[in-house]
Amino acid sequence: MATATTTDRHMIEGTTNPSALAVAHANFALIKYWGKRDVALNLPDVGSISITLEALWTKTRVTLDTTLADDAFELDGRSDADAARRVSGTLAQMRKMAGVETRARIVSCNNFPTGAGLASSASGFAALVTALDCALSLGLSPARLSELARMGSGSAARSIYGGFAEMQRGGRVDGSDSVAHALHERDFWALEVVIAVSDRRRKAVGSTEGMLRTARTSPFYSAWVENQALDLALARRAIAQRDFEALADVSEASALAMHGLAMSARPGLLYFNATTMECLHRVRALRARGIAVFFTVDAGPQVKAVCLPAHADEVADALADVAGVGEVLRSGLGPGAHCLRSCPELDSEPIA
Ligand code: 2P0
Repeated sequence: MATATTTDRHMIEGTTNPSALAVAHANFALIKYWGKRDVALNLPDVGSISITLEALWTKTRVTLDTTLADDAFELDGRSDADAARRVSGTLAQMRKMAGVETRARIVSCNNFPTGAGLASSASGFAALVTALDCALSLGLSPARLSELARMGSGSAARSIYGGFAEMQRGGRVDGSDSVAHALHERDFWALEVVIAVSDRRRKAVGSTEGMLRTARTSPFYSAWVENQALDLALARRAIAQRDFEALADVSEASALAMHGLAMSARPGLLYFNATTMECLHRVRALRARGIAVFFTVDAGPQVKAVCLPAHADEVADALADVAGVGEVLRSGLGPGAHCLRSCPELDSEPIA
């Protein structure tokens, strides 16, 4: 994983305002993460397997500034107190690792809607820890960055890697083995993703709250956890063999099981809207006609259709045609999080 080079580090040593700009790409799970074994450390109760997307990204610039009395956080051009609270733990921890107390100015932007089931917290925390690693000259390993990203948001652990990534449940109480690792680089299998966006608003019930409610109240939660090892093994094998049909079957099963589980919480969680359901039927109808496509849905109404590149135009046209779909995004598989630049002049430059 690219972090600051030695030259970059020399450039920032001795400057009063070390600054670094990092990019991380959103990912979404084919085998879903839903449930926590430890809330304080944010440890997942199940492993997960994801793909990282080229077209959806967060860029984050961190500037250490000795004149600041407190950390400042700006997201998409606005000061964001909620987001600032969410990132404060990550900042404190990484500052401690570097042995510095200097406050940071963080400017972040997403090129896609925030908090709408498009994995903005995944790319957000992965970009943050990567930028902090560069700005603080920590030189951490991808596994360590994955662990730090996970503490901010479980899915962020996977966005450290490009292509196909697997998040391990882990078993240690300190969470040091609850990290993601790379399964395959993005060029291993050129999948494409078509995303049907039907609602850009923030979801009513966030993932963390939804997971906790599900674990507390669903009568089916233990069955979900027990079944996960099988789905992970099936997906690992399907990806390794580039077996599209097998990956389609297990991915759709995992997405539907996650939503069925969430619906079985009390009160039940409904992330689908009517357009979501129509898109799922449309994808199934395409597959019945021999088009290599399958769906997945996260904690929001957007439908992600994964397909072979030869079929992407047809899939995009079919989903754009569904009533209620306002926008169709397309993406290939993307790279892991990396530092773009690391120098003091960045502080005054626009980041997007
Ligand atoms: C996933 N999701 O595997 C699952 C499927 C949404 C549905 O991980 O509480 O923002 O911060 O660890 O990572 C979204 O939840 O949750 C998520 P936290 P996160 O992608």
